[in-house]
Amino acid sequence: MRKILVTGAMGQIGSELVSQLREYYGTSNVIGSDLWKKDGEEGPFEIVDVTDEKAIHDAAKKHKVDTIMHLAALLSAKAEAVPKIAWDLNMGGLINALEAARDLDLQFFTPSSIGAFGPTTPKKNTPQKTIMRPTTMYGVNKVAGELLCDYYYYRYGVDTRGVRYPGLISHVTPPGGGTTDYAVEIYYEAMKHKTYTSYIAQNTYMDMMYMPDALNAIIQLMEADPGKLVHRNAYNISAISAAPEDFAKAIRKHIPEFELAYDVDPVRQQIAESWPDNLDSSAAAEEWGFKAEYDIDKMTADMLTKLQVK
Ligand code: NAD
Ligand code: AKB
Repeated sequence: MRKILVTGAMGQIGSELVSQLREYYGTSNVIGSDLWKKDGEEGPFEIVDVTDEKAIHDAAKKHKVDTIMHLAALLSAKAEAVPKIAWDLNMGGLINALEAARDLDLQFFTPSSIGAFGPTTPKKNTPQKTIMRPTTMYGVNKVAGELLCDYYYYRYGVDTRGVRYPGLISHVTPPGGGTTDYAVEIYYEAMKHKTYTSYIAQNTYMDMMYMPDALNAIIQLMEADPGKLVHRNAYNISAISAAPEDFAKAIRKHIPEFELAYDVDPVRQQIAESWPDNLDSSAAAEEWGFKAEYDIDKMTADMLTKLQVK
């Protein structure tokens, strides 16, 4: 039975990943960790600052885990506001977590992002192997992070694995300061006010994915036969290529009076324009069977149902 330490467990992904992993592997086998803990949070948990190498190592050793899932990071928009802090957290935290994995012989997962690509990357059906010259601090961290995970695999034999996530859409924990956050906010505002003002301009396409597909991808990749993993640290995965008006169209099938307006934020718009429209995820499909279940309509129906209950 696997035993897992999750860093950044209070975030958009971590809060749902920990629950899903506990259903799959048992509550006592999944240790959440973060800088803080939500009231009422149940199950094993450690306060761990990932910039403190000893703290990650001690938590992993104390709970005798065999896997680290490293999620603690600053996302693109926040990172652009504080680039040096982003470097220290995104790169410092990553190397600390990798060092714990190396020393304790642990399997390792960390997500990369569509943010690893840049304005000179082919935008449509972006290949698995292509030009990667991002123009954001977040993107620089993500490309460097992919390479660092490769290095720990080749140099030390650490079983590192990772995916390049699209923007993730979910209804449990709000996103933490990315460029794709509008695609979550639009659902909350549709439910509350039947109107949304988008900071991303019309006709700006980005890759998006519903959280259940994102979580299944982690479990599937971590359980995959290592002999088949050629692109082990940076699989393109893709589900929904959409612009703000596509979300509005899908929402209007449930809330016909929904209105979409625009008030573009130049910083996040520039980041969005530097990212691909959609990724080619054939390597992930071939090497470990990745397949997204949710398209924009299926996701929208589920999001609105879940938010209504909430
Ligand atoms: P998030 O911002 O929602 O959560 C990050 C968590 O890290 C927070 O709970 C925060 O408290 C914690 N954290 C911050 N500093 C820390 C520190 N020093 N020590 C320990 N914990 C700290 O992020 P997320 O959306 O859950 O993203 C997780 C990972 O997935 C990141 O690497 C991110 O780049 C990647 N990713 C996310 C998306 C997305 O759309 N959410 C898309 C692509 C990639
Ligand atoms: C962000 O917008 O920063 C994230 C991501 C795509 O990495 N959602």
